[in-house]
Amino acid sequence: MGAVGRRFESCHLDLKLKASFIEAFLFVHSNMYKFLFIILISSFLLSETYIFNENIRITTSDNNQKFPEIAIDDNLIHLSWVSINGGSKNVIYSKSEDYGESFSIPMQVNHLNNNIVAYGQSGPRVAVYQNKVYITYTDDRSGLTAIYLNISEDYGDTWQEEILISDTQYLNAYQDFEVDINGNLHLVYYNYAANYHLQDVRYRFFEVGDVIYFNPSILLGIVIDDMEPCDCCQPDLEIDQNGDAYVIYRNNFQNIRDAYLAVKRYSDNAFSEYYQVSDTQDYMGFCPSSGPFLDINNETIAISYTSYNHENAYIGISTLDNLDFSDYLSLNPTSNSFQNYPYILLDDNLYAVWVEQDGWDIYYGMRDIESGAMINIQKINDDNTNSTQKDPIIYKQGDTLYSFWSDNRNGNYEIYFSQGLNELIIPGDINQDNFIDILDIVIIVNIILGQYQPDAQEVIASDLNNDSLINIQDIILLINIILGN
Ligand SMILES: [Ca+2]
Ligand SMILES: [Ca+2]
Ligand SMILES: [Ca+2]
Ligand SMILES: [Ca+2]
Repeated sequence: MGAVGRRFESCHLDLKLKASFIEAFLFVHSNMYKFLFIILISSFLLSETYIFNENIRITTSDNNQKFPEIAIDDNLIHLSWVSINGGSKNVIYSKSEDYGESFSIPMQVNHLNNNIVAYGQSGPRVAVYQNKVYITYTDDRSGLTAIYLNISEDYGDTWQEEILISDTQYLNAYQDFEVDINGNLHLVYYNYAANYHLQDVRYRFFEVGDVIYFNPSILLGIVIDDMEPCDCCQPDLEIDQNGDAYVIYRNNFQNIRDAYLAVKRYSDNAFSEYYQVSDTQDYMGFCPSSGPFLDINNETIAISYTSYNHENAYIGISTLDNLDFSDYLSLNPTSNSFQNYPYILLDDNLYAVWVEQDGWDIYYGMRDIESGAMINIQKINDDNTNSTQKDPIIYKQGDTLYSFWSDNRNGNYEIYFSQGLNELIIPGDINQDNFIDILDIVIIVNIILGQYQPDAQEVIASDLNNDSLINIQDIILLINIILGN
């Protein structure tokens, strides 16, 4: 009691908080011995709470390493990114066979050096099927940018020479590439005419048997008289279990640049369905180079996109049957900063990472499937500098989340990652000693008074009503728990 009493007296409660609260607080304090109790952990088994841990630097270089992308298959993480040395870019590969404990020595994938073309959101793509690993990227060795593919047939140990996989004559860019559950390959890209204007968007299907059969590319049918995709925004392609292809892109209809979805059913030879999936009336006289993303899990589909009008990023979720995204959610509801470049992962819940542009920091949050609210929002990068973190992606392996990004805390950009571990966090047990008691009230009061800087776990345990704020309402809920109400 003595130590606790001294700690209590050191708080400056009387200065700031209401009398009624102080009475309750003193009541709790003076009767503390009655209220100490062990929380029954089983009654607090809540939804998943992922906490991102220490940041791990993967690359060490004196140039720039950017645009990470990965594919995970069982116990292997296949990682690719772009190494930038002045005007020369090359595609690099490394893998982890031990859940991110270590990564193999980085190796260059492209056999012809220094012609890679890459931008934010538009770096290499990685796909994996059994022993085969595929990496695609854009490259201007021919004088015009085109799409190339490198294949490894031994889980990424060795790489065959790259092959050209776009089949249109002039500049091709903004490619995305997927492998479906049967091991067949799907490519989407933007095709520009000789005058560099967007001519059409192309989809190409490759059947993989003993050899790869190259079908000719087909049109998505989304470059039409009065609208076309933003011509410098990355689209995202995903394939569902039936082999249906979904492409999300930022549209341009008289400078209103909302997200649209084009769908090709597996049995059809053409794209035939089109949906407007965001409606923020995103009016802009320029293409903002921030494209939407989508992910599919069984019969559910999720999307993410940025509205420059709102200076905010959103996620939406729907069944594949309905494709109705009118119920969308702000990624970071309590922040006034510009949230951008969202990237999502959908399984039982919907996980997102994005860039908060004020500090160029990587943030994580999860849409809770039951409450439909964003929870567990936390900053992933753990530097205390003003340096830039960007290009975040998120994936899941088993019960662990992985986020990778590019980070210039050392003066040049290097590839970093962090694991998000699923932690049991008892709401109200701020110091995680399995008791909810006066000590937890002391910490939460000090957080509110700005006298204590909480870590991600303490923030989540303190926010009892899950509104992304820590304030008097949370203290009242905490006191109610302690009083057994
Ligand atoms: Ca994709
Ligand atoms: Ca930063
Ligand atoms: Ca506690
Ligand atoms: Ca709260």
